[in-house]
Amino acid sequence: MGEYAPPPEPIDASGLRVAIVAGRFNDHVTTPLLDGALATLRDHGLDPTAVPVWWVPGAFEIPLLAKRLAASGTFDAVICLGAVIRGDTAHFEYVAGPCATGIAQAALDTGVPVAFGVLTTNDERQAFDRAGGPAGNKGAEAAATALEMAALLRNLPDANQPSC
Ligand code: INI
Repeated sequence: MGEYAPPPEPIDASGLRVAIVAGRFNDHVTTPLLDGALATLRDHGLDPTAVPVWWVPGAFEIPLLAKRLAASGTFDAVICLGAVIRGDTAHFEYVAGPCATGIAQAALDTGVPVAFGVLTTNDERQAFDRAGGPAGNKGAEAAATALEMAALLRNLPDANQPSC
């Protein structure tokens, strides 16, 4: 199993503005992902009660909202949380694939980090294991990733400025 590796230096998250988008589908999994994300933001000095959380019906809807928030100019990073659990049909592929692609596209189109805290698992056990169980909390990891990327990007030259 792959393992999240925190950055060697502490993340300077001071002043960062973060938003969260969470899928209601499988909310018995996405709620603990959200708890993990908010705890990580708090650990980095953010006030979790001041972090806006937008709930959407399911993972398929996450990219649209994530892109809207990322493009708003209001946030330095967006954290996406969802749980796509494989069933008996091909539906899983049609939800998980566009969700992942759309989240990546939202980041590339806007230049704002959009973290992928969406579980794509074969069964519910695997999902629970990754939502605060023995395999950690992928919501917490997505939050740390969002902060790391936002802190990294604010120290880089602006994309619209010539580099010299
Ligand atoms: N949405 C999820 O977030 N997880 C799932 O496991 C899932 N499955 O398996 O169907 C799911 N489907 C709903 C989908 O995200 C959309 O809300 C729906 O298709 C309407 O657009």
